[in-house]
Amino acid sequence: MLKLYGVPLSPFARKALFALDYKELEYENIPTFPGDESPEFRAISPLGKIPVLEHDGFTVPDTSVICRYLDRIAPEKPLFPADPQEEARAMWLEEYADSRLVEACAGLFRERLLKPRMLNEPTDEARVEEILTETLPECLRYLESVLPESGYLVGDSLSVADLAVVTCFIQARYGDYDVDGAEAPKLRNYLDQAYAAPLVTKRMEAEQAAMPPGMG
Ligand SMILES: N[C@@H](CCC(=O)N[C@@H](CS)C(=O)NCC(=O)O)C(=O)O
Repeated sequence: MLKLYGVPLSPFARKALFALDYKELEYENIPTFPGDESPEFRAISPLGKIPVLEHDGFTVPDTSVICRYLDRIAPEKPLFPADPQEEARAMWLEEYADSRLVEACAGLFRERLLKPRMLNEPTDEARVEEILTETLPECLRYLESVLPESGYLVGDSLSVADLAVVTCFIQARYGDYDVDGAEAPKLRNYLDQAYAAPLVTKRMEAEQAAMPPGMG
């Protein structure tokens, strides 16, 4: 039995949920908030971060490790390409999304949705400005430079890199941001394809259903 601890509105939990759905695995999602202080959760997540995967009592945190583990227990539809250079490329783009891109996209989510509408805290407008005028334009330029004209980020099938990048831009959409096709045409086209895929539409429907009224 597989269980995924984490709330689906987290970009990292969503990435792991994408991986489970892509591989058509049965699992239970145990909603767990970031920074959950309960001893039970801290025992399986020493850094207090979500998500954590549980498999028949075995637990492992961190989406990169979770995706790798899922590839080992369910090798069909691999998330890590077999070709060494493609695999390295996918792992690098995953790392880029999990660090720089998520910082920007989750920052918008936090400043424009989480703080004002869920935490009753003011938006840090300077932070929003910095993300919109510095961090995201730099991310867009980089992604535009590595994206093919069409298809997936690496090789000819979906990889962990796609899951990592797409979950970030979904997070940014909750922060009222979407990629401008005039600024990044290949990325815009890539995201349009991704958002139309059943893997993504199904997850977005589940997220909308779980969203508090008036949000999303
Ligand atoms: N490298 C981790 C990052 C996970 C992560 O940063 N999760 C955030 C939520 S989106 C979290 O739990 N933050 C709480 C904290 O840092 O205390 C992964 O890939 O799973």
